[in-house]
Amino acid sequence: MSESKEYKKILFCGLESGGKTSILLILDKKFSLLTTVKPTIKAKRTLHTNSLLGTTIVRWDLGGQKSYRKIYIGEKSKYFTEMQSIFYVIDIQAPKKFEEALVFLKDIINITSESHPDNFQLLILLHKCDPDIKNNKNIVNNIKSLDHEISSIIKDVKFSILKTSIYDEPSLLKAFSDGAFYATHKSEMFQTLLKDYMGKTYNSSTLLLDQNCFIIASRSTNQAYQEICESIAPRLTQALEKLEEWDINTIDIVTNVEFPEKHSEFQKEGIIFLRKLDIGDARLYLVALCLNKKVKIKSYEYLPLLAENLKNLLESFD
Ligand SMILES: Nc1nc2c(ncn2[C@@H]2O[C@H](COP(=O)(O)OP(=O)(O)OP(=O)(O)O)[C@@H](O)[C@H]2O)c(=O)[nH]1
Ligand SMILES: [Mg+2]
Repeated sequence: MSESKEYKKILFCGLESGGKTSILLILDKKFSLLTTVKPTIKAKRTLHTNSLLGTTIVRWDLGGQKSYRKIYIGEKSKYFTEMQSIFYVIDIQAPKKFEEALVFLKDIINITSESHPDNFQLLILLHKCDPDIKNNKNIVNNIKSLDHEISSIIKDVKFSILKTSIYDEPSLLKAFSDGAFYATHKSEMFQTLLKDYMGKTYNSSTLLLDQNCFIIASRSTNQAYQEICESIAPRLTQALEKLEEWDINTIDIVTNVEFPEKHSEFQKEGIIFLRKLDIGDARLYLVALCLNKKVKIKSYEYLPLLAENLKNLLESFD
């Protein structure tokens, strides 16, 4: 089956004013509309097409007011069928509404437990986890209690819990990438190329991003390295794009780093780099984390081969 005409339905659910519409505006880079965001009237559908993976994602933004929630549950076969993922958004700054949020979550889980497609994912966003308050005692406690409650509610459905904020764009890009592109057939092919590249270079984390900074594929030797790369990747691409605005052709952005805990027989000269790869009409970004000088040299040495493999893969999709 060709994936190029594939449609995926993704639902954004949660109570009113949780932040669903704002998240979608950030993902679409419609920052100027953020100040005018209004409560969503019932369900709004928008499309997102990923040119690299050839997937069209139909995003349903389900307005969270109580009267609408009743409608969704009442007409579940209209709203809760054939969805690839559900993003359930909880405002972690509103503890008074946690109970109600968990009740609606339970309703949704009951519906999805009855039937859902293969590879279905439930992503619970602990949202409004803004950078300036995320370590506050109250917020930390709110997150802890939600983590606990959620895990006790969900039994048969695969889920993950992510902390997000509209003031932390990488957190949203990561969440959406997980929910929309994870485990697609094409993403797995990109994954295989990254695996091959890592096998040759011994680098510790590699991410492949599309031009909008969505993560198309990733591989890492450990979770922390992966999170580091995910959180800085969009910022590095921004720096590169800024330089391009000045007509400066920027090939890569390199940060020299020293990892404190690593014992290496080689010189300790780690880097994280972002490399621009323009292949045909497609713009890709590669981010890699190298722990020492030898890995750094190898990671650059094998870039042309990786670029060639990516080119062949993209051409095979045509
Ligand atoms: N502090 C903070 N505020 C946010 C964040 N995300 C959204 N908001 C604010 O939360 C309010 C509600 O956001 P919406 O995006 O309209 O929420 P919604 O979930 O779409 O609400 P309904 O359409 O009624 O279901 C707005 O004032 C946003 O500016 C966030 O990450 N942090
Ligand atoms: Mg809305």
